[in-house]
Amino acid sequence: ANGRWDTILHAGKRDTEPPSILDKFLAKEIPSTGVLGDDSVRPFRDIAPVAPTHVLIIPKVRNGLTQLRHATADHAGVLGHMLEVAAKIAKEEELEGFRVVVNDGAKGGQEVFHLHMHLIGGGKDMEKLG
Ligand code: D5M
Repeated sequence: ANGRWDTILHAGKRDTEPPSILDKFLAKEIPSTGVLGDDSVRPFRDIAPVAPTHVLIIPKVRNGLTQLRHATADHAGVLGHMLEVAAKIAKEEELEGFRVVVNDGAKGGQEVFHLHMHLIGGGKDMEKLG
């Protein structure tokens, strides 16, 4: 089997979803929108923002993780790093308040099956959740 899928080791579940919009973004078929990225994550602005800042943070390697429910201890590093990057972007965007969201499963509002985190903030006060 080829390249990207073979980076998957010890994953909770092998990634079987076909390439998604996020893979196109990783392949640079979709241009970057100038949000801070690094070696392991590539953030970009959501095409349908629900707030003035709405950034999707995606791992560059799928690492067997189409959705959060399949996370294992092997994914802890990248998941923690995604939160760290969210905090950096929030600082760069000078957000006074923000929220991070991972949708899991169709019933959890997930549309794209390549794990990603939403960073949402700016504008009006957000409704309390939880
Ligand atoms: O999040 C999937 C998100 O991806 C959703 O908020 C829309 C966004 N999206 C879809 N296509 C694009 C393109 N082309 N650019 C930027 N953003 C896009 P989920 O949590 O799976 O619902």
